[in-house]
Amino acid sequence: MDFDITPILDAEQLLDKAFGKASKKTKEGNTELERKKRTASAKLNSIAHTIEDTIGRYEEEFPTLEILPKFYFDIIDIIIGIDELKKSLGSMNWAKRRVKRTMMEAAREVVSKEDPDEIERVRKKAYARADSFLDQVDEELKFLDEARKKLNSLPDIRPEHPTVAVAGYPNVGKSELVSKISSGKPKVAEYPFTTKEVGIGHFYLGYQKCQLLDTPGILDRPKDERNEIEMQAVKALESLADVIIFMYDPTETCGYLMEKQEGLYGEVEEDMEDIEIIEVENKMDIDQSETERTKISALEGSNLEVLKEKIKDILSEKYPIEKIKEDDLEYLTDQKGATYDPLSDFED
Ligand SMILES: Nc1nc2c(ncn2[C@@H]2O[C@H](COP(=O)(O)OP(=O)(O)O)[C@@H](O)[C@H]2O)c(=O)[nH]1
Ligand SMILES: [Mg+2]
Repeated sequence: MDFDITPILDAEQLLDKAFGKASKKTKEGNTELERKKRTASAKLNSIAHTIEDTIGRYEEEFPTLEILPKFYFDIIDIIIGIDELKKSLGSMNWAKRRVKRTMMEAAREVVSKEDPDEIERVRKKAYARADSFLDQVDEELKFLDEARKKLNSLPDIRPEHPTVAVAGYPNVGKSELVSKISSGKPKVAEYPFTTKEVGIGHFYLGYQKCQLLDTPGILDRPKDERNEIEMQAVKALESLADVIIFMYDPTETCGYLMEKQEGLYGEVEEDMEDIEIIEVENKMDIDQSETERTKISALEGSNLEVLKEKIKDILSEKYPIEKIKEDDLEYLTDQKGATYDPLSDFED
C-alpha cells in the first residue's frame, strides 16, 4: 500500500483557511438589512463547508482501520498506535460535526433577526464557537499530521502479493540474494522500528508477482537481543510472509559458527509457526557441506532456479501460479537469463 495523505492543518491553520474564505463572501439584498442577513448567512455556510470538506478529506484519506490488512494494522500499531489514531480521528470527526451544526444554527438564527447589531453578535458568537471546537482538537490534529507523515513514508509492501522473507545472521548473504533474485533493483526502505534498511525486491513466478523482503534487525539475531518493538515487528512479519528463506553460511565467513546459526533457525521456526521455511546454505562457491539443505551462491547466482522452484512449490498451494510451458519460458527469458517482467509496463 502506498499512502499519500495530504498534510493536515492544525486548528489555527484550519480556522485561517475557513475564516479567510468566508471573509470574501458577500451577498446582495433589496434592503440593507436583507443584505446583511444574507451576507452573514453566506459566511457561516462557507465556514461549515470548508471545515466539513477539509476534515472530510482527511477522514477519507486515512485508511479504514477495520478493513486494513493485518500486516498494516500491526505496523500502524507499532509506529503510531491504533488506539491513539482512532481517538484522534474520532475527535476530528466530532469537531467537524460540531462546527457544522453551530454554523447551520447560526445561519438560521441570523435570518430571523431584525437588528444589524444582533446579526453581527450571532455571527461573531458562532465564529468564537468554531474557534473553540477546533482548539479543543488541536493536539489531535497535530498528532494526525505526524501520523500521516509516518504512513506516507512506509515502504510500499503489498499484503496481497505472495511474500518471501529472508532470515539469517548478518553477513550470510541475505541482501545479495534479494538483489540477485529480483527482476529489478530492490528498493531500499526504512521502517521506523529498525535502524537498518529493509530491502524489498520483486520477482515473477509465471505471471504472479512476488515480494521478497530482507529483514535486517528482525530475524537476524536471537530473541533475547530483540527489543519490544522488534518483537512486535516479528509478529507483523508473520502475518505477511508466506515463505521464509532461512539462510546459513556454512563457511562461517559471516562470523557466526554454524551451531549459533542453527540456534537462530530454531527460534525463527518457533516464531513463524505456520510459515514454511526453506533452509538454504549460501556461499557454495567457497565451500559446501554434506547436509540436505539447498545449496546456492547468491554472489555467483548459482542454483537460484532450484530455490525458485522450491518457493513456487510452496506458493502454488496458496496462489494461482499457473504452470507455464517451456515455450512461454523461453519467451519470458532474455539473453542474460533474467526473467522478463511481463507486467513492468503496467506497474501499479
Ligand atoms: N563467496 C561468497 N560471498 C558471498 C555470497 N553471498 C554474499 N556474499 C558476501 O557476503 C557478505 C555479506 O553479504 P550480504 O548480502 O550483505 O549479507 P547480509 O548481511 O546477510 O545481507 C558480502 O561481502 C557479500 O559479497 C556468496 O554466495 N559467496
Ligand atoms: Mg543485508
